[in-house]
Amino acid sequence: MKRLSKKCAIYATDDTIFVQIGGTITMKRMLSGIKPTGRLHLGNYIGAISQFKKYQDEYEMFIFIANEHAITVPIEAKDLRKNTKDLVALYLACGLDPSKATIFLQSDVSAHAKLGWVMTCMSYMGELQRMTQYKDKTAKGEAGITAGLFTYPPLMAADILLYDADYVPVGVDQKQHVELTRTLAERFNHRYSDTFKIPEPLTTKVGQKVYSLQDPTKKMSKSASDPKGTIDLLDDPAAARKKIMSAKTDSIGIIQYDPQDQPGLANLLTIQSVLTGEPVESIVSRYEGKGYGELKKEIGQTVFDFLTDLQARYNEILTSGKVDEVLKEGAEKASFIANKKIRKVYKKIGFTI
Ligand code: ATP
Ligand code: LTN
Repeated sequence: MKRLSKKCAIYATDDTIFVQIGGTITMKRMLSGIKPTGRLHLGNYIGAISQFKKYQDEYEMFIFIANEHAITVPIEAKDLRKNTKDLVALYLACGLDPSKATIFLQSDVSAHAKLGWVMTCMSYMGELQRMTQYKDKTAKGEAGITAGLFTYPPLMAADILLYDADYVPVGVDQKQHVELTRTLAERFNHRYSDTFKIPEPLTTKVGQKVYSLQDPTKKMSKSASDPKGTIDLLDDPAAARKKIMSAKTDSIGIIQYDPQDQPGLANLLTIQSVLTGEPVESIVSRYEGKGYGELKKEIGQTVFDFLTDLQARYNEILTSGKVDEVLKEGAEKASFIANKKIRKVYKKIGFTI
């Protein structure tokens, strides 16, 4: 949020102007958790990280690494450590600013596990059995499903409720968990007294979707079978350029934005537009009468430059000790808020005697 005038308090975000009449103006609070279970790719950047970058100016942002959620399925300690460090360094390299957003590790703030248990005891078996992730895995007869996977939605509820978040930006697959969070918060407020803010899922304002470069009908994803379809943020930039050059397009041969009949081309145009800020129509008009090869060359170069710059910042951050510093400061800020809330909860439920 920008302050437009020094004399009188007028503030603006992309779509709203606030005029402050006395008192203090408070920003709405937004919270999101990211599971450190794999590599980040261009889809994550365009669909999520670049959106967070925008949100950090408009909201009071809390972003945490959901490492307690990551162990609901087996993961090696060394992988979890590396994923966590990489994730924080990449988020910072992508432009998340710790002076605007509070970035922290879930396990550094013990109130998450504490309220997680309370929320588990507020949940009914039937409610958790209806959660799709657990339901799907059970239906498939998967072996080794942990009790943690079953009770992770109440932990996610705790993550959100500790901070009185107004908004939780999530993908559609996570909306059900935010709905459960609302139910649990209302149940607690009703059973004890008003304690938690009822959060809202934010699924409408998510960023554009990026599709696989090899199968543009599927989304770009870390678990995709063909690595040529996904550009990792830590891919060698020259290899990433090759992936763009060999991206599947069509035989129509006309450069226009038509996601229906030319999904591969539309996907490439989206990538170019988001990374450079140039509107799609403008790119299309520059390429009137030209071929796909030429366009791919430009986009390949855009991706090459984007990854080169990003990885330079990432490497610098990793070696500078900045990750530890940001997480320490983030844990302090988050603990202050979360501990206050858990003390209130402990009093209400009768733990504090
Ligand atoms: P998986 O392969 O396990 O489904 P993923 O690669 O799809 O994982 P997630 O960890 O599920 O990634 O997503 C993290 C965030 O990135 C979410 O906010 C999600 O909406 C966003 N995201 C993931 N893939 C894309 C994509 N292809 N386009 C746009 N946004 C995406
Ligand atoms: N369950 C989410 C990660 C997550 C989260 C949260 C997201 C854990 N706690 C709180 C938003 C708010 C996932 O699997 N992506």
